[in-house]
Amino acid sequence: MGTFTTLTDEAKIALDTLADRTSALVSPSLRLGVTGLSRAGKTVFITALVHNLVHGGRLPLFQAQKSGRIARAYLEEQPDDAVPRFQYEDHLKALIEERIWPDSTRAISELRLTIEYESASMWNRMFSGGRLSVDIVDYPGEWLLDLPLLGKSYAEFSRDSFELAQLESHRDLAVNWFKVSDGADANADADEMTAQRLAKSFTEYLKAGKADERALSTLPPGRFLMPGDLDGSPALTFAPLPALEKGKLRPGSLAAMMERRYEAYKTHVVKPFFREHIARLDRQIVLVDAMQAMNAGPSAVADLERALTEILSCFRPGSTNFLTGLVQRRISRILVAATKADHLHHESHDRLQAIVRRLVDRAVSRADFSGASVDVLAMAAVRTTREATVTQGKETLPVIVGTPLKGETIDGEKFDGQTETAIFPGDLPTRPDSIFELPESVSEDPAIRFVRFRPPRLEKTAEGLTLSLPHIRLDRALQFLIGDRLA
Ligand SMILES: Nc1nc2c(ncn2[C@@H]2O[C@H](COP(=O)(O)OP(=O)(O)OP(=O)(O)O)[C@@H](O)[C@H]2O)c(=O)[nH]1
Ligand SMILES: [Mg+2]
Repeated sequence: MGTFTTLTDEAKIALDTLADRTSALVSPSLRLGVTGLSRAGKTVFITALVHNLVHGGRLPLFQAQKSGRIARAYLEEQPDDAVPRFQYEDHLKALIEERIWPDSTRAISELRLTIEYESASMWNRMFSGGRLSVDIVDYPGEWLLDLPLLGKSYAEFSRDSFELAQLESHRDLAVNWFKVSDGADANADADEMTAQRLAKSFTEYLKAGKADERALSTLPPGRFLMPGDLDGSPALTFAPLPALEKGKLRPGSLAAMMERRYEAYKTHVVKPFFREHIARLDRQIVLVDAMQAMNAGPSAVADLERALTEILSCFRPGSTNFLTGLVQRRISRILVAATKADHLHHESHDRLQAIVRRLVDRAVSRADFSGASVDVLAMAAVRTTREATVTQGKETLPVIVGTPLKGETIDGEKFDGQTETAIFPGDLPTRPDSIFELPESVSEDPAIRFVRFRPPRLEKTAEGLTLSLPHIRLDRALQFLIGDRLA
């Protein structure tokens, strides 16, 4: 048993789980976790999913819908009073009425969607009452990256953080943080201002890694990037210290203060999050912006792979963390989905899917996901483009047509956010491994032309009704995640 395993943690999870299951007998429910690193597309995915179900969108691969067995789907009050509600109406208004992307959401939120359906099987008709409540939980993937911290002492965390920062891909971002920590004496008396200076420069280094051009993924502690409502609290005001001496730190020293705060972070932030949220999930989708990483180059891709491995390890049993056994007992399906496939011509969708498969291969083969099925998918929760062909001389090129966001540029041309434009997005490499290689050695040119598009203008029917949001393979995702519960 690891040092951080306490009976109370397991007992609390078991109790929560039992309470969930008991109430689930009365009204069947399913907790669907939606995660991914920041900007991966969580908010857009949930909004599009709910909108398509509530408005009977086109979902041919979602069996229950296709066979006409869904009577209606509607929003209900969520079961957890202490979790912010997912602001579906605001996000939808942005997407549909203003045709802008919803704001970034930096914490956890939840929404209950209830589906009334007619079961295809006699047995289910008798027992489920034809209602399924899906509790959708949106939470930052960065928070999952904290799980390994539970197994690390402050000294180990410090050592690992400095090691990671020494990597070629990180070193130049950490220059200022190194300078500040070199000037700090771990054994000096604890001082709040020094702690704040260290935490600030450390956080700036973590943030710099997330900038667009770098697109690095694996930089815990997760709350330093996504503080939620903990911004500025002592549990978030610590940083690794270099060259810590072995053994007990001098009470009253800077190092001892940092250690105490690090432990507080684990106890008050990391553990409750896993216990109250992750341990109760039944299904999970992990969204991945593979294209952004590919655009940033091989080190970003390698970093994304590392992050995905860590994220997926949170859902598997057998490792040494304090709740995997309990988590695994519940999560039965995990979907890893590359979002934003609408940036590519459909000929490349399968290649994108192969790339995601490659990215999670190691995580899946190394881990034992017994009891849970893992699948991958290339999709777009909201399809912003349509396809066309353009003839250039004798060549016909497959292009995508959409309205680039204001300020986006291609070949020096700047877009105004109003004009529809045809773009040749380029092809993804046929060989997934090539995304890990440096450009010199890549035989196929991986350069995809990547511009952000505005959300689509929704078409109206002859009667003036607005159709639901267009998507790519959102129905496949739905079928995998909840289809069996509506059988
Ligand atoms: N074309 C296209 N763009 C998308 C899609 N989904 C997300 N995006 C883009 O990705 C951005 C981020 O999407 P969000 O849904 O806000 O991502 P998130 O994971 O909720 O991000 P945070 O709340 O910041 O963690 C959006 O502003 C869009 O520009 C999609 O299906 N198609
Ligand atoms: Mg969001």
